[in-house]
Amino acid sequence: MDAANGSQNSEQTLDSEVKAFFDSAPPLHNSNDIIQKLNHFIQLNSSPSENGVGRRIVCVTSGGTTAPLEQRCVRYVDNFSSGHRGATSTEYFLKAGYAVIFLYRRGSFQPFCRSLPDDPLLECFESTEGLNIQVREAYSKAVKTAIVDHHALPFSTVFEYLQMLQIISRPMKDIGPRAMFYLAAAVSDYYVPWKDMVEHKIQSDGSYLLDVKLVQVPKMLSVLRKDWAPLAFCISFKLETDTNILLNKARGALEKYNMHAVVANELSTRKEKVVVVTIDDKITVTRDKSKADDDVENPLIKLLSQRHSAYIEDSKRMR
Ligand code: PAZ
Repeated sequence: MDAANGSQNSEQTLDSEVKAFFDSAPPLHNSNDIIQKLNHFIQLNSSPSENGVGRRIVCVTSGGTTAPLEQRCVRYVDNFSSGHRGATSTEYFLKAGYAVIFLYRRGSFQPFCRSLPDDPLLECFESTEGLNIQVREAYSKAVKTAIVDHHALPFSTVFEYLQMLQIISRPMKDIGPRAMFYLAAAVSDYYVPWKDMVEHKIQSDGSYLLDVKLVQVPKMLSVLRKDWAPLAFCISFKLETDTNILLNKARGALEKYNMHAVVANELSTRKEKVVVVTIDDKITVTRDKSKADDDVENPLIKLLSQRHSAYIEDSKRMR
């Protein structure tokens, strides 16, 4: 088999795996509502402002996906991620002027948590005359940003996550290079296809071994780059616990999925340091330890925002 035929065959295999994944996934309950609200948010934020240029929009994914073992799910395989990276990055993207679509794991960290009180509902609002409610002055900026500039969509399973990512990519495709995907979610590598999954809770009586077959989740990053939103600026993450393999794995992902950058991080140091791997650079980004409340996401988002601006300019020149 020659190289051209080989790559054509592997593309066909990927296409059929992707189709099988979506065909068998349980449909989202409220997809029409999600699509409608999302389109409205993107339309609102991408239409040209006074300077004639539309805003940049980033889809930040955050938290880990689950792979259920039963259709009426009691047990599932989970992926580590607190959601801190995604939530904190969202705050810095908003500061940098982006509108943010925040695709997050239910129950994981949320943006603005740090600037809101423990019980936002009770403390952010005060009642005025009659049934009227108003936001307390101290929280008005955080509440406004949360309502207007960012649109949050929750997921739990890998089925929900990938269906929503596909839905988000459709209107994002229309805004071309101004769209960015910042894929910090920890996505399941393996799952049980819905049609192969038992309906009821797996019983623990009987066999000593639990025999569950997990199959590889199709590599959707390739599909996102190639088909879903080919002009969007795409950043993915690579998490490892072995620093000896981290950078090579990040480089591998960069090339395999044709990402614009891969952010490499090691589990225990992920809040202090990351390395941004691009085709011709490896840039170490660290938290400013002299400032108690600085985050590694602060310089990271500055860097990525600059790279995104350069990418938009390059795209204009190429038109
Ligand atoms: O969510 P968190 O702040 O606890 O951790 C962030 C992270 C390590 C999950 C993220 O930076 C990351 O590397 N995500 C991709 C994981 C992977 O699939 O390799």
